Amino acid sequence: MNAATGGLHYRACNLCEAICGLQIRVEGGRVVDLRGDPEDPLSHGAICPKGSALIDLHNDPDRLKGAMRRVGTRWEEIAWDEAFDIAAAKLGEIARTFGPEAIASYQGNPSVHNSGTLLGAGAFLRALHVRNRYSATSVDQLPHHVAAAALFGHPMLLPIPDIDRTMLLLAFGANPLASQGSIMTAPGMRERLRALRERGGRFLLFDPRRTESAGVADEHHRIRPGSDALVMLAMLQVLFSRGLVRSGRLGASLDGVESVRAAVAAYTPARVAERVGIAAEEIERVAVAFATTRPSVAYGRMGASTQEFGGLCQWLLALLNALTGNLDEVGGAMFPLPAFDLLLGAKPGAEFTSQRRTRVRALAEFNGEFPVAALAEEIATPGEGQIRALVTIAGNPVLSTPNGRALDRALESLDFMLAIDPYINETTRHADIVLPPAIGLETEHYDAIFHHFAVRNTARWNDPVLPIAPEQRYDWQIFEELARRSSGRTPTPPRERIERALQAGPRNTSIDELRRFPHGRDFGALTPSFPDRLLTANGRIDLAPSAMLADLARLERAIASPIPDLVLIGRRELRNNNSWMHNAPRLMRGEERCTLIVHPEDAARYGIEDGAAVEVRSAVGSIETRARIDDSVMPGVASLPHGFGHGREGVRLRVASAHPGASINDLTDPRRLDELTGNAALNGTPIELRALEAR
Ligand SMILES: Nc1nc2c(c(=O)[nH]1)N[C@H]1C(S)=C(S)[C@@H](COP(=O)(O)OP(=O)(O)OC[C@H]3O[C@@H](n4cnc5c(=O)[nH]c(N)nc54)[C@H](O)[C@@H]3O)O[C@H]1N2
Ligand SMILES: Nc1nc2c(c(=O)[nH]1)N[C@H]1C(S)=C(S)[C@@H](COP(=O)(O)OP(=O)(O)OC[C@H]3O[C@@H](n4cnc5c(=O)[nH]c(N)nc54)[C@H](O)[C@@H]3O)O[C@H]1N2
Ligand code: SF4
Ligand SMILES: [Mo]
Repeated sequence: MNAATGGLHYRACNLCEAICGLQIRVEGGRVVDLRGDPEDPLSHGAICPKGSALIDLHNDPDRLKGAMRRVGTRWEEIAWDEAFDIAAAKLGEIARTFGPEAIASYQGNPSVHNSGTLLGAGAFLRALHVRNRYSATSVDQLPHHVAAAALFGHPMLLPIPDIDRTMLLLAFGANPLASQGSIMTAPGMRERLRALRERGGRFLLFDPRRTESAGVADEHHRIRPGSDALVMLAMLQVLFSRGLVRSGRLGASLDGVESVRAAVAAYTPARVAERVGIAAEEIERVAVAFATTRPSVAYGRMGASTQEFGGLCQWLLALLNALTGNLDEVGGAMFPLPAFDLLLGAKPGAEFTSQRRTRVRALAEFNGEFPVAALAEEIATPGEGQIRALVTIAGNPVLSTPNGRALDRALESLDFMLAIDPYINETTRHADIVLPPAIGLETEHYDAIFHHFAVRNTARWNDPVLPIAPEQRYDWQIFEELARRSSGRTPTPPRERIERALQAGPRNTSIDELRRFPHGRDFGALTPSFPDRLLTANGRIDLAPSAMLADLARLERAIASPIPDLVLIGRRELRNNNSWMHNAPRLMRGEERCTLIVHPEDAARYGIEDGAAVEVRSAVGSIETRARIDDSVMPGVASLPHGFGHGREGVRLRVASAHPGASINDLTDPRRLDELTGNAALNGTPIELRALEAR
C-alpha cells in the first residue's frame, strides 16, 4: 500500500526511543485511527499519549510546508530553489571569508529519530567542512558514550538492561514510566516492570523525587542530586569488603580489578551517607541485595548523566555489573546486535578524543563534537575562529541547552542562520532561512539508532503512511540539495545506505525482506557477545581507565564543599516531549504543567504558599513560575520541567504560546559541567526563591 491511498498501515512511532509499533488507519490522506500494534514483537501494542498526538502534528496549521525567508521580523514563503541557493551561497561566502570554522551546527534530538535526517545531514555538513559540531548529546547521554568508549572500545557499545529477564533492576535517575525508557528501548515499561515483579523480581530506584516510576518500585531511595557516584562507589566498596565480587564468564577478559578495589576502598557507606542523604545500612543492604540476586542489572539515565559526575556514574554502573557477573549476561547489562549494525567495520582501538578544544573555554572534543554548553560563548566572543553562521537541524537549543537566554541573544548577532525544522520556534525564529522537512508519518524510516538500545533484537522498515503535498521536501532531499550546491557532488541517499547496511549486517536482510514483516521482524532475545564484540585495542576490558580514576579527585573536592540550600532538578512528564510537542492540542489539555514543585519545609523557609507566583533565581538568570508544594521532592530540592518558555516574539506556535511556561534553561549554568565528559550538569542547579506579590 503506498502513502497516497487509504487503508490500514503499520509502522513504528518515531517520537521517542520506545519505537512503539503503530496500527494506523488512513482515509482520504488523513489519519482516522491510530493505536498500538499488538503484533509488534517489541512493543506488543504499547502506545503513549504522545504517539496519539502524531495526528495533531499532521493536522497542525502552524507546521511549515514551504521554504521561508525572514525579512526583519516578517516571514515570507519563497521557492525551494531560491532558498537552497541563498543558503548555499551565504554559507559558502562565510566559509571563504572566515574559514569553515566560522560555521557551526547543532543537531537536535529528532535527528536520531528520523533516518533521513540522521543519515542525510553528514554529507551536507562535510560538504561545508563544518567541524564545529554540537548536538543534544552533550545535554543528554554523552557520559554513556565516553564510558563505553573507555571500557568497551566504542561509544555505541552501550550496555542495555535486559529488563525482561533480570530479577533485580537497580536504577539511578531514570523515570521510565514517564519517559518510556531511555538507552533502554523497551516500549510498554509499565507492563515490563509489572512482569518483573510478577516473576518475583524487584525494582529499586534512586531519585530525589518520588516519580511515577517510584510509585511502582519496590524501594525508592531519595538521593541528593549529583551524589550518585558516591553511592555507587560505596556499593562497590561493600562488594569488595564483603567478598561479593564475582566476575563471571568474562573474568579472564577483565583488567584493573585490583586498581578498582584500591580506588573504592575509602568510600565506605558510613563516609558517604550524610552527603547522599541515605543511611549507611541502606546502601549496604542494597549493595548486598544487588550482588546476591541473580541475575541483576544496574542502570542509570538522565539523572545520573546530566550532572557534574555523569562520566563517573556511567563508569561505576558498568563496574557494578561487571564485578557481579552481570555484564553481557542474560538478565544483566547486554549488547544488542541490530540488523543495521553501526559497529560494522569499526576498528578496534579507534580514538574518539582529539586535541581540538573550544576557543573560549578549551573544552574537549569527543567523537567529532564539542559540548553545547560552549555554543553561546563561541558565537558571542569576538576573535579569530568566532562562529558567524549556524545551521540548526531538528533542534531548539534556546530552550534545551544551559543558559538558553544567552544563546537566544547570541543568535541575534550571527551573520547567517539556517534552520532545517518544520516550526518557527524559540530558536528558529532567529534563522534567515527555514527549510521545513516533511516529518513523522510522512517519512520513510529505519531506526538505525534505537535497535542498538533495544532489549530485544528486532527490525522494522517503515514506509510513509501519509502523502506529502507537492511543495514539501524530506530532510534527506534538503540535505542533498544543499550538499550538491556546496560541493558539486550528490550524496548517496539514506535509503541506499540502509539497504547496503542491512545486506552487509549480521542479519543479512534487506528492505524488501523487512517489508514482508509489516509488524516488525523478530530476531529474538539479546545474546552474550563479549569478548568477540569488544572493540578495545587488546580485546580486553580495562575496568580502571586512568581518566576515570583521575576524576575521583574532583569528586573529593566536591565532597569538601558545602551543600547548597536549594537545588533545581528537571521533570519529564508523560505529555511533554522535550520542547516541541507543546503545539499538539491533545497533549496540552488539563492543568498547567510547568510548575515548580517545592518541598513543604523549603516552602516554609522561603515563605511560599501553594499555587503562589515565585521568582526563581540562579547564578545565570531568573524566571517566574507557580509553586506547587508537596513532599514528592526531597527537602532542599525543587523540580521544574524543561522545554517550556514559549510565547516569545515571532514564534509561530499558537497552542504552545497559550501555555508558555518558563524555561528551566534560563536558570541552568553552562559553567556547571561534568568536566570528565563535557556533558552539561542540568540537574542540581543552586537556586533561590522569592514569593511574588499576587497579581
Ligand atoms: N534542563 C534540561 N534541559 C534539557 C533536558 C532536561 O532534562 N533538562 N533534556 C535534554 C535532552 S535529553 C534532550 S534530547 C534535549 C532535546 O532538545 P533539542 O535537541 O533542542 O530537541 P527538541 O526540543 O526536541 O526540539 C526538536 C526540534 O526538532 C524539530 N523536528 C521534529 N521532527 C523533525 C524532523 O523529522 N526533522 C527536522 N529537521 N526537524 C524536526 C521540532 O520542530 C523542534 O524544533 O533537551 C535537553 N535539555
Ligand atoms: N514523555 C516524555 N518522554 C520522553 C521525553 C520527554 O520529553 N517526554 N524525552 C525523551 C528523551 S530525549 C530522553 S533523553 C529520555 C530521558 O529518559 P529518563 O532519563 O528516564 O527521564 P527523566 O525524566 O529525565 O529521568 C531522570 C530522573 O532523574 C532524576 N534526577 C535528577 N537529578 C538526579 C540526580 O542527581 N540523581 C538521581 N539519581 N536522579 C536524579 C529526576 O528526578 C528524574 O526522575 O526520555 C525520552 N522520553
Ligand atoms: S512511547 Fe509514545 S512517543 Fe514513544 S514511541 Fe511509543 S507511542 Fe511513540
Ligand atoms: Mo534526550
